[in-house]
Amino acid sequence: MSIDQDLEYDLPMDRLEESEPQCPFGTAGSCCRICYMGPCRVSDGEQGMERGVCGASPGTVAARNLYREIAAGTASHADHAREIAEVLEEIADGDLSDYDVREPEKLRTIAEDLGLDSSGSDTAVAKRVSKAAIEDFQDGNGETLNWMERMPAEQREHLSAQGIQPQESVDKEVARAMHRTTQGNDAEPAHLLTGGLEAGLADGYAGLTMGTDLQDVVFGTPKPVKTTANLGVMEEDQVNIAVHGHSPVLSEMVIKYADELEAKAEEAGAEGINVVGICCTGNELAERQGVPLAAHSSQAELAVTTGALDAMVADIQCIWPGIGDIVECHHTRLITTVDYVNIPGAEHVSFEPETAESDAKEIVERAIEAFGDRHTRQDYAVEIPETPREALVGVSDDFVLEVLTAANPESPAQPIVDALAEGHLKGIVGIVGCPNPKLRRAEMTEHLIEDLLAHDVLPVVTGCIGHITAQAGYLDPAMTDELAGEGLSAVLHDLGAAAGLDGPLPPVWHMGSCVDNSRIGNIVRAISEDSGVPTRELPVVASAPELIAEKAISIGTWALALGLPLHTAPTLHMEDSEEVTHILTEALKDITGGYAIQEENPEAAAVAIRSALDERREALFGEA
Ligand code: BF8
Repeated sequence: MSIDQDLEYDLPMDRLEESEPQCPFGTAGSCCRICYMGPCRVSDGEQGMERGVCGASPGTVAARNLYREIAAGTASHADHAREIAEVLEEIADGDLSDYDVREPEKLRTIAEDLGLDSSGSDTAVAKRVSKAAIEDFQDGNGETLNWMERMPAEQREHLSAQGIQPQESVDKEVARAMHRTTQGNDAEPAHLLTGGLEAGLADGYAGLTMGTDLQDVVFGTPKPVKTTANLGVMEEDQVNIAVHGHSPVLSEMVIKYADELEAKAEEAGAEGINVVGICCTGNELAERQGVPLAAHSSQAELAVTTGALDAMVADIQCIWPGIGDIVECHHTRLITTVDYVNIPGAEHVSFEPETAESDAKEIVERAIEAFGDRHTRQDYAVEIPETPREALVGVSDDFVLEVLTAANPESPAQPIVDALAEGHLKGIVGIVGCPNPKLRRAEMTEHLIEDLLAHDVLPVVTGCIGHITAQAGYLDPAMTDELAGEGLSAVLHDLGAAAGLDGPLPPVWHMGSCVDNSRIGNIVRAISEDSGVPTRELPVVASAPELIAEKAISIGTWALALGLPLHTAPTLHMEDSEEVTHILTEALKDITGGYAIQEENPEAAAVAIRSALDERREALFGEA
């Protein structure tokens, strides 16, 4: 997998091979290491013990393990949302000079949805909204999270009638999850998994939805914008800075001050400064500013091997420690910026919104310095491997709903419902999450998406799947007629015309980062509320075809709570428990309406997803 530079690297695929065969107990969810009597390997299958030393059953062990995965994902997105909530509060207090309310209308819409007073100045509304946000992290206010107001009301009532709703603070939700899953505490599998659903809802609303809402308010709402993708976006004669991680609070400032420091880069012999994006930071910058999508998370190390990357600037999440090893062979500086995230091999610049200008300039200046080191630190050619692909990104919920509302103000989502009823559109699949090297080998995402498109199913993507699809050409409107079935193609042409574009929408819609899965949730909400069809009956499926992170598990759990079928590959860590497998693949249908589909083969996964969509469409509209 290494680029041919006569250098030997250990890259993710190499390390994956070294890890195999992987532990069958960890894979199947049956390894319990939450206390020091074990580890115990507790399984309903052939392997392991029937009970742990404490007496824990396979169901207890698998349910506790899954619940902890969900809680970790929820904690990650909640911390992300907390940062932008605090930025908004400081904007309201007049404490920040580099950030502002860029979308006052959206701010007011959110305030109204939360039941807050939306009158007065932008800063007055920002103060109320940020207060409601911060309450969701601290002691809370009322029975549940303020941001649960953003959930489709019918499904929310359906769940709360069954006693399922998050506590009033996401911090309490995560702390409770950790407490409940300790040794000798909650042990009943279905009860534990109900806790997992509540943590998933906390993620969906006080993590994802809040994060996107407030980032749009501060940085702008995405609209379709052209960009380019793959490592070919690097420029040999420029200072290349890759921003990696998740938060636009940092990366927007790197862009801003890179522009101001162009002259300094020229003095150093460069033709300019080229900022490119990796993983979800890449998606955040691409959807708002058209910044090129250089690499997904499992390609970040490859970006260094080009020899053209002067700095990789990282904030939070999905920054693989392997990058720290690989920069040692190069002039590239790995710069961490968040004080609670340090990586061996990195240098650190502490970034704070209050000192954004000086911090961001310091980071860009270090990249310019590194450009000057290129010829002293490396004695081989820069090798930028490919020609970039064209991509249209920024197909946000706001954009889609605006186009639909302009065409049909009374009932914006009706054309989508009609297309589903007539069978031109067979369903919508949110294809989200990561690039898992285990499934990259088989190009799982590409095979799955090509099958769905050919069968008139619309894929809506976020996260690193956004990078995979951009690199494959699926975000290019020029590919619509080639990839989409006849019915879907007609829908995409109609929507492109309604949007005033000079052609169709692309066959796959890029809705942003993983936090922006909330945008898919907002589309689902709009269709449900317009049509009166509960979310648990809509022909919409969620799929994480190459999941890696605990964050993908908490997002998936939120989808299950919304009543959606959820496809995952690899299979969830549960196969050694018949009870947990039954709950998530079957029994959950009678609770939330959602259920898990486990399939690692792309063709079989596509068939399973399409039949889940067909079943729902036929139940709603009859055969079409
Ligand atoms: O949050 S898709 S590898 S970058 S977890 Fe991470 Fe997965 Fe990429 Fe964005 Ni999402």
